[in-house]
Amino acid sequence: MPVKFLYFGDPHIRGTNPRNRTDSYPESWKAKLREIWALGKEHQVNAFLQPGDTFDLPDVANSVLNDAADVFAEAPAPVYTTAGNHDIPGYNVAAFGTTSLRLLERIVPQLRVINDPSHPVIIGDVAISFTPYSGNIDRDGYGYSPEYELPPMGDFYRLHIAHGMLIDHTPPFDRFTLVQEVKTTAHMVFTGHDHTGYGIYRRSDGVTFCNPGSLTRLAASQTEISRTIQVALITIEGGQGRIELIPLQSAKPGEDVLDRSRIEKDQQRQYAMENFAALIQTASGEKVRLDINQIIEAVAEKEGLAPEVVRLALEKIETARMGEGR
Ligand SMILES: [Mn+2]
Repeated sequence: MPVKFLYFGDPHIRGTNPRNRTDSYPESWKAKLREIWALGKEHQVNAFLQPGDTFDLPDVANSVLNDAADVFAEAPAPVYTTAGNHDIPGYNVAAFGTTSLRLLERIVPQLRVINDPSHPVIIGDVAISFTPYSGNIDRDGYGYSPEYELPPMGDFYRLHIAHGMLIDHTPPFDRFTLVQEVKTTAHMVFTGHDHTGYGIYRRSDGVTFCNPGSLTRLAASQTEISRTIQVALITIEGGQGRIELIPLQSAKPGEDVLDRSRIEKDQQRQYAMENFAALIQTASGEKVRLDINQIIEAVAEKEGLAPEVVRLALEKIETARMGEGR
């Protein structure tokens, strides 16, 4: 008997429309999740797998939590996930107990959140491990390998799922890991975090990497408008694994849900910011960072600040930033 899974990227559940969205965002995530449950039933999957950012915020309104609980309770098989950066305050996975995702896990019997990569879920002859988002991920390739002992687990087909920036090309930012270089003891590695995704990447050593992309179109960029919203059907049989990407019928075309007029404005803003950064960089001779988390980390490193102080600062910024999305 084959073991089957349906894998889907970051859902970012929230109760309000993101900037630039012209349809009803809540109706959209509900329809997509229900289509995923139906696909899982059709293909008789053993479980649904998901790399985190289930919620768009660590602390959603009760109405959003209730709606999410209603939809997740309809899942026809267990759903396994881990904490994404949006699910936890700051980078602090230790604060998972305070989050809406933890509450959702308590309310919905078939949902399990796994934040410890040394404790795999075993289904048939498949071991599935998870690495949540943290300050360590993408540092020296960390995050993409199971952390349980291999000898007694040797006969298992190993899937590893992580919430990190694992990609197939070098991006214009510092913190990422390349599929071409990353070390792993897994047979297949699945990630989210990067919403665009690269689909399926088969490496010459036999390891398969997959990121089908996020479930949702959040930003009004050309990539977000044109990409296919898809899920991955995983089949493991006789020690061999295969992946099939399936487009979601309920996902509306990007042109119908994202306001194109904003794109140009956002691009101009980004361009202006980069120009400004380049200008300061030329004047000061130092690298200029545009991402607030990177700025804080750079300052902390320079000033030798305690990790606790950095964590608090990031939490405060996160709280202020996220106020809008509730
Ligand atoms: Mn995400």
